[in-house]
Amino acid sequence: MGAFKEPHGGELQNCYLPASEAAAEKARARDLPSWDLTMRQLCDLELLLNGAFSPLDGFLGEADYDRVLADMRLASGVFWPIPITLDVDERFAAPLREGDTIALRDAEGVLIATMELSSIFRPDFEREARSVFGTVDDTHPGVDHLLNRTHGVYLGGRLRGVEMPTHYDFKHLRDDPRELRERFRKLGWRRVVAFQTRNPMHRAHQELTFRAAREAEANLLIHPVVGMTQPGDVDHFTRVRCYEHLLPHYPEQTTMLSLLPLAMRMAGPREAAWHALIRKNFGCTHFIVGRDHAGPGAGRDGKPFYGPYDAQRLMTEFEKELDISMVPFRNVVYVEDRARYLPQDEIGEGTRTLNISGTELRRRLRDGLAIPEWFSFPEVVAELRRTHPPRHRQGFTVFFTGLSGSGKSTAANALMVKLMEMGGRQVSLLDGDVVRKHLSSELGFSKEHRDLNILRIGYVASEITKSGGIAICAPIAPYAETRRRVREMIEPHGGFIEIHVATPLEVCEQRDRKGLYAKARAGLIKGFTGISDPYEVPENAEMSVDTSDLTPDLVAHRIVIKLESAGFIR
Ligand code: PPS
Repeated sequence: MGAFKEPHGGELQNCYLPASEAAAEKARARDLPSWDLTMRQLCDLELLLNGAFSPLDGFLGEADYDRVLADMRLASGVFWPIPITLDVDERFAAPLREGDTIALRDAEGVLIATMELSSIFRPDFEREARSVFGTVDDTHPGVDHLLNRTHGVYLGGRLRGVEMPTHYDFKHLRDDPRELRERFRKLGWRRVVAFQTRNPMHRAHQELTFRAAREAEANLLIHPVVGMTQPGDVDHFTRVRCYEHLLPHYPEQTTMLSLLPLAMRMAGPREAAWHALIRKNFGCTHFIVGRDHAGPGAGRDGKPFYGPYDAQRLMTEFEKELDISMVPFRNVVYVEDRARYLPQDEIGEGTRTLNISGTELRRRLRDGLAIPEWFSFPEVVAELRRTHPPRHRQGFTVFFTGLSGSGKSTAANALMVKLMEMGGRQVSLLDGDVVRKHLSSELGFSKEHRDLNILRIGYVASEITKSGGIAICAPIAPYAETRRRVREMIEPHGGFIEIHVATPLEVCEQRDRKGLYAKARAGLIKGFTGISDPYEVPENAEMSVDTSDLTPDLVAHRIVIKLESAGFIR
């Protein structure tokens, strides 16, 4: 197995059963309790099964988990910084006992593995958050996942792999640790430096990886994460096409691209050490660790979660034990006078350097502005522009919210017609009443049902937005939290413009077009918004309109101007 680098813990795990046993295990699994894996669990499972997480051969039991939290070691003493756990809900866990075997299936119900339970325990999420992430601030995506989206029971045990998780995309770029080691062996690559990334790569990245490889006298492995990264990142399909465009810019035969289906936790220093030992399992000898490696930026208090060089410090501390050399990455910057990239610490003070931040790049893509060649390769920019068209070619949702009778539907209709007159995109109106007739006919007006109704509208609007259309929604949507969730569903795909139709209750009640206020006052309708059920006034709506003395034409006109100034129409 090209033994130029020992796997972590000495042996490369392979949890897959031989084909003959896999068939029998599949038959046995029909009667086993069956757990449908989340996307994150499926990512973890794949890397457990194929040895990328060696020496682990299953999800962590309590003893390993405790020690990983306390001092980044498995119970055996082997260094391991991130807990790899299988969380399930109480209902699934209730009948289970240690010694039982469960079936683990993907979202389509395909059996991936079975696991014999050696440990069933209820974790203390706050303790885990503090140990692994150093914080309980749930603006940290890893903490958010742990505190808000993780089931209450952890199951640990040894895995028996039945089938590899299926990937339909970029098959030619997916290698498990054995395959990658074999490729290195065939090519005679004995020193390999790995570059971890979750972002598109531009000239600065190309320059720094090239330099790192030269300094380490090693070949380069571009090993991007294509499992789960930070919410809001560029999707991996786009990124991988960008990386493919980048490859010809390295000297021939020096560089390889392979994809890693890892679910990142954004745990900064601990995560950096984890990334390094995973790369060691893939046969790499060196690993690039940059500034704020795997850090998610700043928290609620505006301070970054991790210091810029915390990850490098932790790596230095454990480098010997990890047995993979860190190549600390120094920022490279573009020196205009010399028309080249240089490490920041090699340029004299006062030298004019150029940079385009991630935020600035997004702005330029959004507004269709130029992106200079010194910053990125034209093929990479073209690829980004394909999936990040300027705003006037993106889809968007106009989301009206307000009391019954506030004028939402009238304004929504007027806006729809104006947008159709302009042309260019399909327009769909999801009016409150219409939705309740076609999409939510079985729902009433309890909080639970209203939320369901709004989330359905949000789902449809996000699909319309993703496809480049315009969705106009006009429900009451009385609860701020639900409106926030809808915004989160839509913003990754295009624009979200929330319009508070702030017509006062007295005016709505006076209009009482449907006679519902009178009925609500008489107690004939229970839980009526504004009368006997709350309406939470939006605090961060893009616009607020009071239709008391504005014609629908004028309201729609104001919104059109707003959309124009935001760049969605021109
Ligand atoms: S929600 O809360 O967003 O799910 O409501 P929505 O789907 O927009 O439906 C609101 C319309 O239903 C009628 N109606 C009620 N509204 C509020 N509270 C109660 N209890 C209620 N019962 C029926 C009312 O006509 C609303 O229509 P609009 O167009 O807003 O006047």
